[in-house]
Amino acid sequence: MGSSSSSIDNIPNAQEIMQETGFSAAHLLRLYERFQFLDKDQTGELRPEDFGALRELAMNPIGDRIIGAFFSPGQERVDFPSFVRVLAHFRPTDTNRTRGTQQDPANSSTRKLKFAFQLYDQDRDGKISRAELLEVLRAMLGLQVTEEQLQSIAERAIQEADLDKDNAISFDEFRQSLEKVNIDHKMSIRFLK
Ligand SMILES: [Ca+2]
Ligand SMILES: [Ca+2]
Repeated sequence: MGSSSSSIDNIPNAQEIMQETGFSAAHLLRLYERFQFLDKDQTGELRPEDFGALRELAMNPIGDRIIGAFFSPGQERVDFPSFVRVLAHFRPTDTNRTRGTQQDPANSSTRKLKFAFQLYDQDRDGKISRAELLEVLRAMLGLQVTEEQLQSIAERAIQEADLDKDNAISFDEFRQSLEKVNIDHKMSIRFLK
């Protein structure tokens, strides 16, 4: 990998993608090499099964959901710009916004939360149902807990987050419950000092 001839100039629309996602040229080049490595048949697009070569996803209990997030509903292929747009969610949030002109870059905390929300909301109806929450918990906790424990963890999570009592977690409820966790965490540290 990383032949000396590889250059940012070989990537179509590189400047636009960098501007949009905030990735540096070096980063983008590395992602392009990764993409080409996965694109075994060199069609310029990846299918879900191409992601199987990424070991960190294969080992991840919700790896199939993360792979699913690369694809728009009903789409079986993702091209390089879309691939990079999804990966931009994982870029650390800028503390001083020197790069990019976008109001709401992909790595903003709201977009990150939306991405996480989407991993739960598999039917994309804008709400995490009890069944959807259970599926993720089951995948992540697996055999470490009994079915009964899973049910009670899900129950408690919904009770705490579900402000309008419709038995599901909307994006706003999701965001508020995570903000609470953050504040609690910060407060507990302050109390310890
Ligand atoms: Ca849903
Ligand atoms: Ca609700």
